[in-house]
Formats: sequence, C-alpha cells, structure tokens
Amino acid sequence: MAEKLNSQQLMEMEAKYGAHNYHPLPVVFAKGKGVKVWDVEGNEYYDFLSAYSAVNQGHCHPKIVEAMVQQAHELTLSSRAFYNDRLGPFEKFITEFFGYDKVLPMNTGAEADETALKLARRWGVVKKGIPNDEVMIVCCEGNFHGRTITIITMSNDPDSYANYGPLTPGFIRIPYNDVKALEEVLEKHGKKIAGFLVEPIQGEAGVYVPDEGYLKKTYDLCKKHNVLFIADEVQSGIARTGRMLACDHEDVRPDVLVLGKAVSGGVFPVSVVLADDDIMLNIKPGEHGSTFGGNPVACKVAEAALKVIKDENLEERAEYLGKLFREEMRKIQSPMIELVRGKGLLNAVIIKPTNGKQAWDVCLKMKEFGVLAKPTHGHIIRFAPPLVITEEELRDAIERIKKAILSFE
Ligand code: IF1
Repeated sequence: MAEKLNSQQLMEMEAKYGAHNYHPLPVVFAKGKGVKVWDVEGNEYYDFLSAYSAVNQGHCHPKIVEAMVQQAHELTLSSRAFYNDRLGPFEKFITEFFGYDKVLPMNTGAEADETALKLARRWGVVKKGIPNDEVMIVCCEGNFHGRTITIITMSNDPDSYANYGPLTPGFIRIPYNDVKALEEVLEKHGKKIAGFLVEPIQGEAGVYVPDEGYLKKTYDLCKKHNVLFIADEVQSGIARTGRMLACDHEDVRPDVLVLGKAVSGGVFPVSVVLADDDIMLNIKPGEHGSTFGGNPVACKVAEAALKVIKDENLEERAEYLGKLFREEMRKIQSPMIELVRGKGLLNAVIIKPTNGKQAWDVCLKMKEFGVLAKPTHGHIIRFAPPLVITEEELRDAIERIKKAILSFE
C-alpha cells in the first residue's frame, strides 16, 4: 500500500506539480461533515469559508451525496445530443422553485455569467434592435464574475485582467452602489445598452453590502430604459444572506438570474441561468451550450441541494445567526477590528494592521484555534460558515475567533 502523505508533503506536491494560480492557507482538508472539516493529521476545524459559499448546506450533506451516488450508478452523461430522463424533471423543478419560464444549465459560475451576457446581447440585438456591433453591457467597479477573458474585461482588479492580451469590447463600468451613475449612463447610452450586470452584494470586494434600496432603484431604472437587470447571485444566492436570493430583500425579480456554487451544495459543479421566454428563447438550437451542462448527476444533485435549503429552513437560520454573529463580533474589544459588516451569514471583518500583523496572520492564528477563514485584499476577512451551523457551534467558533484576535495584544 502507498505510504500516506502528510500535510506538508501534500502541499509540496501541489507546489511542484500544480500551476501556481492560488495561494492557499496552509491546511489540507481530508474530510468534511456539516460545518466541520478535518485535515490529514486529523485536526478538526470550523469551516468559515464554505468553499466561497458553495457548501451552504454543509459538507457532504447525506441527502445530496446520496442523490449523486444513486444517479452515478444509473447514468452520468448523455450530452445534449440526446435527451436524458433527469433533465426535464429538474428544469420543471427549478423554474417553479425560482419562478421563471426557462432555465439554461451550465457548470461553473463563470460559464453561467457568460451565458447571461450572451443572452442579454442576443436580446439586445433581436428584441431591442441594437446594431450587433454596438451592444453594450453595464457592469460595476469591484465586480467579480469569474475568470474567462470576457469576464475579466469587466474587472478593475489588475490581478484579474492585466497582461492577458486584448480584452472584449462592449462594456461600460460604473461605480457600485451609485444609483446616479447608472442613471447617467442610461440617459446617455441607454438605447445601446442591453443589460446591467450586478452582484446584489459584492463578495470579492470584501462583502460590500450596497445601501438599502440600491437594487430596487437600479432595477426601476433598467425598466425605464428597457435594459435587462441581470443579477449574479452565484455567491449571494441560495439562502446565504438570509433569503433565498439577496434580491429578495428588496423584492426585486431579476430579468436574468445567475446561480452557481450552492445550487449543488458544493457537491458537483452546477450553475444555471433563469429567465422568461422573451429573453431565453432568442438563443436557438446550436447557438450555445455545454457538454456537461444539464447532465443527469447535476440535475439530481441540484434538486436535492435546493430541497435541503427549504427542508432545513436555512434562510431563517442564516438571517438569525448572521445577526448574532455581527453583534457578538462587534462586542470584541480589539483595536484590530475596524468594522464588521455583512448580511445573513455572508460577513466580513475589516482588520486594522496592528504590530505588523495583518489579516493573513489573524487567519493563521484562527487556524491554530480551530477556525478557518480566508483574507481578501490583505485587510478583510470573510466569515461565511455553512448555514447548517447551530447557535452553539457558532458561539463556540466566535469564542475561538475572539481568542485568536486578542492573542495579538
Ligand atoms: C476562486 C472571490 C468568492 C462569484 C460570483 C461568479 C463567480 C464567482 C459573484 C465565478 C466566484 C469565487 C471563485 C474563487 C474566489 C471566489 C470569490 F473572492 F473571488 F470573490 F467567492 F468570494 N460570480 N467566486 O463570487 O464562479 O466560475 O468560480 O464557479 O477560487 O477564484 P466560478
């Protein structure tokens, strides 16, 4: 039998054989269950990243894993050259679940965002009558929608877009959380704009929650100018912020809804785009797709994962526990905690560097105390545990976070 590798060896192996496109915290997961993960040496941790909000239902949820295993024994892939007996039932389920006419299944968040952009451009040309070469999409500063060439075109983070050669034309970027900026750009270029792509809460920007009313006001502006309101809820969706969708907080129904990550509970890559017929049916057979999109395993997994959200009341749980988290974190008396913000269980703490210690050092320290979280932008730590966390577990984790932070004084 092969010798069992320890964490150090596994990390060295990744460094030697894998592309260096990530800089992970030094912990090697070997097992996950609910809100907990264990490393190769058997150390136990609370997972406060949830694979960037993909495992909202908790690691290895038995119902979701069971759905995957059962289906994997029957049929894994038909491709869309043929029908499969799981796709239709899933499409019926998810369109009724979210209240749209149609769904277009893909695999990753980036693919779903690309799909939404194509849908919006197509609608702009065919329905709105914008000349093909002149269609524009409005996006926001600080956005994160994925890693494809077209998507990085929208980014204003050089780490994302710099030195990747020529980018994609047809985008206008405006400040986030700025209704006036959208109004101005729509007044000026509205006739050539097909869509406004927005994250209801910006994740990568450091869990940046816009002012109350921002989504509703920007949605109304889009309606006024016959522009599609496209919500990227890849990270904010699926009960993470205390409602099924972050847009639900303002009763906004996006024209095009993009979901990924937790749509499958982090068990399998599944993403979807939802829209009504007047938008979705402008893409005809042969004009868009994906080999794995709508595969039978994905269909069964996503249906199971969405049912878990409802069955276990994870919306209410995220709402309640999120308030508790922010309240308790704000009570911690440390000069290192500059600000606590978020919605539901999507939260961030802004760290003020103290004695040369940064967010990264705080995360390493928290790891020693059994809580895993990841810094973003050097000074922000994201806190987003699986939504199945109990109040007792959350309080225990907060105690550990507190001890880690106070240990720097
Ligand atoms: C990584 C952040 C989170 C997303 C939204 C689309 C995608 C994402 C709103 C693309 C992906 C990720 C991927 C991840 C880091 C990460 C992230 F820090 F960049 F912002 F979650 F917080 N729309 N978000 O957040 O989805 O193609 O990856 O499935 O590892 O780069 P994908």
